[in-house]
Amino acid sequence: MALLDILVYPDPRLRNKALPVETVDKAISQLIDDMAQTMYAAPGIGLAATQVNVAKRIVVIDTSENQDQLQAFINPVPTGTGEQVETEEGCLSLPGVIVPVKRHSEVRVSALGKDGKPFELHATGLLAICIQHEVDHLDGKVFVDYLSQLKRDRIRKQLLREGRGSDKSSGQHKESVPAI
Ligand code: GNR
Ligand code: NI
Repeated sequence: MALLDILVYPDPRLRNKALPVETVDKAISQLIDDMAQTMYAAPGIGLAATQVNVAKRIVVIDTSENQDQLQAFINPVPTGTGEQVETEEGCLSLPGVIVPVKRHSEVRVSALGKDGKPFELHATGLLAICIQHEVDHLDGKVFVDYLSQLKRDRIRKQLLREGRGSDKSSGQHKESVPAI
């Protein structure tokens, strides 16, 4: 098992579009174990492979109270149903940022499990929200994309100032941002 580095907004690698997994082999199940360890350590209730700079359609989620019910989704395809609801969301790639986001209250999702077997799920509540949040990451989207340009810019500057995010691919040289 290994802890993976989580990319921080506005890192451009968060915009990469993840490709479907063709074969669920040992390397994929090792990656899922590492993603789960990284999610639990953070701590978070979900993590998309995009956030650890792997462009594959893999998501781990655990919305259980005791953080003991890991769910892995490979190539997830969600279909939103139900009304739109607004939830306060956080994201491990935007530390400290919590904003309201509108999403479907329920989703049907088909995916492969860690064992490579297809399954379907009807999700409600926080799980439904989390699935939509994670699949957005796989498509290169983050929740600030739903905000106005002005709010997005403020968040971008704040994270750059904190020095954790970078808008350079290398992530090595961080520009200083004036504190205005
Ligand atoms: O840990 C997380 N909490 C959370 C809270 C409300 C809605 C979505 C989430 S997902 C987030 C982890 C994360 O960034 N996943 O991509
Ligand atoms: Ni996120």
